[in-house]
Amino acid sequence: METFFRYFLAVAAAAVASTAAVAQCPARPPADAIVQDALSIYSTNGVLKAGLALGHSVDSNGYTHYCYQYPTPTGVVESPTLRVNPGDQLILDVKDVIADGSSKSTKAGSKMGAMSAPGATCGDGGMMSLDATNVHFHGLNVPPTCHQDDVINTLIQPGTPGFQYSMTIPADEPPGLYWYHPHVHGFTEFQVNGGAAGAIVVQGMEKFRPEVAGLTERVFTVRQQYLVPWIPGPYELTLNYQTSNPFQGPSPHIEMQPSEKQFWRVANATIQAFLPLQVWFNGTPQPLELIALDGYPLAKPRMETTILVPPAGRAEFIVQAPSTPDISAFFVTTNYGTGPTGNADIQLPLGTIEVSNNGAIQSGVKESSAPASPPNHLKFAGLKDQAPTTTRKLYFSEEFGGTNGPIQFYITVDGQKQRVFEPNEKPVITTKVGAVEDWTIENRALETHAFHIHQIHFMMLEVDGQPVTNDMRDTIEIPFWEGVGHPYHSVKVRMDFRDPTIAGTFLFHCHILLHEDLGMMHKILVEP
Ligand SMILES: [Cu+2]
Repeated sequence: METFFRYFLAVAAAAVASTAAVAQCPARPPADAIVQDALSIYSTNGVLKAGLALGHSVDSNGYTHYCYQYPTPTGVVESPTLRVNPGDQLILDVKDVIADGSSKSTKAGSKMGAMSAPGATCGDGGMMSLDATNVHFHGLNVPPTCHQDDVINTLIQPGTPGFQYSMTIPADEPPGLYWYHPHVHGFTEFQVNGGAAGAIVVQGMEKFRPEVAGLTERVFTVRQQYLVPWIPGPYELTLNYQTSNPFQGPSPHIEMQPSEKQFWRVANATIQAFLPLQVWFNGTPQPLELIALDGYPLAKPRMETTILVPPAGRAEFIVQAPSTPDISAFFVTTNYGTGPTGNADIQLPLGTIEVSNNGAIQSGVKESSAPASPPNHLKFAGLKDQAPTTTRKLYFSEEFGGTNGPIQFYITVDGQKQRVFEPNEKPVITTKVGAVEDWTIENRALETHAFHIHQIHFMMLEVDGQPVTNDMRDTIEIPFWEGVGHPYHSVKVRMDFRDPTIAGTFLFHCHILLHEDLGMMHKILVEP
């Protein structure tokens, strides 16, 4: 039912919006420009204070843009990269100016699509709608409380003075790539589809992974836009807002010097694409030196030719440029099947690697060559040796509502009833600060899903019952069920609830944003 309702809402919004003339979001760069990193904002004296305004406009092709606007002396830029050090204070003033752009479409949205917020509110309160927003700090190990990373209760409404986020980055926060995006239940997909997503870098990777010291660093954010997000059809992938096209088409240019090694930090900010990343030289995938996943440095770097990044995941790796411009080089995402009820992800070049000697990178940042210090105490250190206090089993599943009816999307604690998320629901899991839990998460659906939990990273223990490298992740893919006669695919992960600062109620869900918006999500309560 809701799917049909949302379909009409989307068509209505698109139709009205296309006549709106106000181009409120900054222009995005052409497909074949030289790829620039987003503007970086750094903390000074232990504080990063910035203001972002979430705007909205529709481009000449009919794509709806949502943009985090940041004013600079030379104009407004969008989605700056927030660079913080462990222990810093992050203060972010967020305003919602969506309705200043094309208020007709958003008014229609709020009337038709609004859901009432749960009892306790943080910020402006009011309705959850296409107009409202809030911010999730994906991956950051910060408290799930008001003014920090609380997406359940926080709402920022258009036309109000805005809302201030203020949080301390933990002193033992792993260095790496994180990201921020809106997370209003039922409407997350629409705003992220429009481009509302930016990178956060916790500085200091070179202290834990000296391999990157002195290298030019690039921050690449891959986004995805559908004309209307929940109607299957053509979509665009973008690299730092430049559209990717098939191999002969215009392509974003990534500049490197011959044989130069660069440190690439790639965020998958798409709404649903699984990205098997490769770098091709004359059509052959090259070895990449994987340094970190989901903002957590690997215990040991490893060489991989394909790095699979699920929606919302991040990968940080070293790429070496070809020795000569005669070699044709591409940054590619390859084909990925997501099962009979999923949307296949198709192969596309995300960018062309251009080799030249005069290619002084304008936007890349040099990693400092600070001497390496031992990984003395990163958050979640020693988790491998902890005995689990509890084990749980959860599963993803889907249910068809009659012939060609809408699909219901569930994530369920084994033994409980399958049901979709409701904002005022009670937590389906209650645990305590100090708990260390092993969760097995199965996929019983005919579609691949991506599991994400807020507030903590988890340790990978097993995939399909087989031990794997103990990477720390905050988002992990679980492939689709191949059908009768086949076992369910699963992961076994270790959840670390030892840190008292994450006490509270927070979310776990599928990070395919349509699934999340339709309720493939639940609450967990960690009691103090
Ligand atoms: Cu899903």
